[in-house]
Amino acid sequence: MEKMERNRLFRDAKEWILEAGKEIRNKMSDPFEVDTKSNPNDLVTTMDRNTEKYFVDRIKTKYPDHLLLSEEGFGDDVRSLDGTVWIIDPIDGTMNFVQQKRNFAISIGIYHHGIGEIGLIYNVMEDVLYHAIRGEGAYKNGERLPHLKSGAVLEESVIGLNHFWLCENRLVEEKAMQKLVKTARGTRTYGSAALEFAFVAEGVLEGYITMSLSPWDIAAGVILVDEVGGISTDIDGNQLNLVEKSSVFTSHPSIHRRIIEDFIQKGRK
Ligand code: 2AM
Ligand code: CA
Ligand code: CA
Ligand code: CA
Repeated sequence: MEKMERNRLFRDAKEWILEAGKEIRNKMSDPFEVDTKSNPNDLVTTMDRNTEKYFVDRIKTKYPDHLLLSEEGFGDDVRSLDGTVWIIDPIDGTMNFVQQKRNFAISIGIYHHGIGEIGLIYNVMEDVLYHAIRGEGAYKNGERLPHLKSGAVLEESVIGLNHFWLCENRLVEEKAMQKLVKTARGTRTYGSAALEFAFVAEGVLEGYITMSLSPWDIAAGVILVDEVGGISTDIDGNQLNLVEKSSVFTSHPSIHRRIIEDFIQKGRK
C-alpha cells in the first residue's frame, strides 16, 4: 500500500475510533439492551451494534471499494483478504462492558491484500489508544513502545489466559495447563483479547493464550505485537489465518517455543 494512502487511512481510522469511543462514554449510563448469542454468557448489546454501524457508515461513505469484516454482521461477507479489508470488533470485551462498564476496547485492523498495515486498539474508558503501522512501530497514546527486550524467561513471566484452560476442555489436558500456570510467575485474565494483545505489545504480559478467537478479536493485535518483535500463532505454532476462527497464542519471542513444546504439545488432545 502506498504510504500517502496508508497515512490517510490511519488518520481517518484514528479519528473515527476516538469519536466512537467518546460516544460510548457519553452513553455509558443510558439503558441498553443485552441479548445472548451462542450461549447464555455470549453477550451482545445495542452499543455493540450501534458502534459497528457507525464504522460501516463512515467507511462505506469515504472508502466505497473497501470491505468490512466485523463481528455483529453489518459488514460484508468477507471470505478472503483480497483488496483492502477493515477487520473490526466494535466492542471487544462485551461481558466487561455489561458487568463492569470498563475493561473493553474497540479494535480495528486494516489489511491490504492480506498484509496487516494498520492496527488500532482503543481502551475506551481509560482513553488509551494503542496503534501500529507496519514497519513504523507500535505506539501507546502516541509514544513508541520499545522492542521487546531479549531473554524473557517463563519463570519470570506473566501470562494472560482464561481459567477454562484449567477445566476439562477439548484442546489440551488440564494437567498440562496447570503445570504452565505453576511454572509461570503469574497469570491474568482480562476478558478482552484485543487488550491482552496490546498488553503483550506493551510488555506488561509476556504472553496470551486463548482457545477460540475470530479475526476481529486479533486483527489489530497481531500487527501491534509484530511491530515490537513478538510472535503470534495458533496453539500449535501454525501461522494464523485472518478469515477463520482459531486458537491463538501470542507472546514474547523467547518463551514462545518453550510454552508450545513443553506444555501445550505435551497435553495436546
Ligand atoms: P467479545 O467480547 O468481542 O465477544 C473474552 O475472553 C474474549 O474472548 C473477548 O475478547 C471476547 O470478545 C472473545 N470471545 C470470542 N468468542 C467469544 C464467545 N463465544 N463468547 C464470549 N467471548 C468470546
Ligand atoms: Ca461477542
Ligand atoms: Ca471480540
Ligand atoms: Ca465484540
